[in-house]
Amino acid sequence: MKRQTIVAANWKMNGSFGLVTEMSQGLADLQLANDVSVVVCPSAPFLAALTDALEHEKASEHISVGAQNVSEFEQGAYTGEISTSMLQACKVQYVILGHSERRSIFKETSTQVAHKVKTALDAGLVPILCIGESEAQRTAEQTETVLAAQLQPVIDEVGIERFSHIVIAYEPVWAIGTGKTASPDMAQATHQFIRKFLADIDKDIAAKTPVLYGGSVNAKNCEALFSQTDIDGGLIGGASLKVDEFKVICSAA
Ligand code: G2H
Repeated sequence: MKRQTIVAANWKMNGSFGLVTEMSQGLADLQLANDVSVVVCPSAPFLAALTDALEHEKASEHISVGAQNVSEFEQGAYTGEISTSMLQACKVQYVILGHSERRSIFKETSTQVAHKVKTALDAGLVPILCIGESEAQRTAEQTETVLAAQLQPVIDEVGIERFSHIVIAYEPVWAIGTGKTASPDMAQATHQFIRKFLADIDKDIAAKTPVLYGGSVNAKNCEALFSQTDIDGGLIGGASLKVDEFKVICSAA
């Protein structure tokens, strides 16, 4: 089965209104294959501006705006949090959840991530659910156990059927922002494990769920990674801040 291919830009806590303009202008003439979608995820203050700028540039409907996080709560006294309805007001369609930086720096647990996935799905947003092992966990041959432990709470919370509206991003923590990338073979083997983990519960859902690779993807290594059977695109950090390089990566998908 042909799955949707997605290239998502995770600007993290970088970017500016200038980059919003530059990116939306840059993406306006991007030629994408039919089944490829591009998602740009800036920090929250830039979401509405990016939506407006993409509309202004008449960018393809295959280009969407995503957020980098959302509150698990609907509204109320949660200072500093952003709700799903606020994201929807900015015409956001995707939301990155459970990024390793959220898990390690902000101590988000897999249970909390699962609640956020449910909140996002209930609001009609597509979660980009990030999972990945640390270097120590890989060395200790715990990769599969760690990934299973990150996926299972989400399956328990929302049910496997809803994975047809979820995108998974496999991001080995040791490859994030380090310039070290998993080799295409290594990434493929891990993606295959993720797909099998889902397939053991529901084959049809496993065949449909896009699994993106993230971790130091750039214009040079993207083609080899994207050509792997179980890699359905990428979640791009550092290289998504350079418009020309990001466009090369989108075109390789
Ligand atoms: C991994 C990735 C984007 P980078 O965090 O999510 O960042 O491409 O900089 O490793």
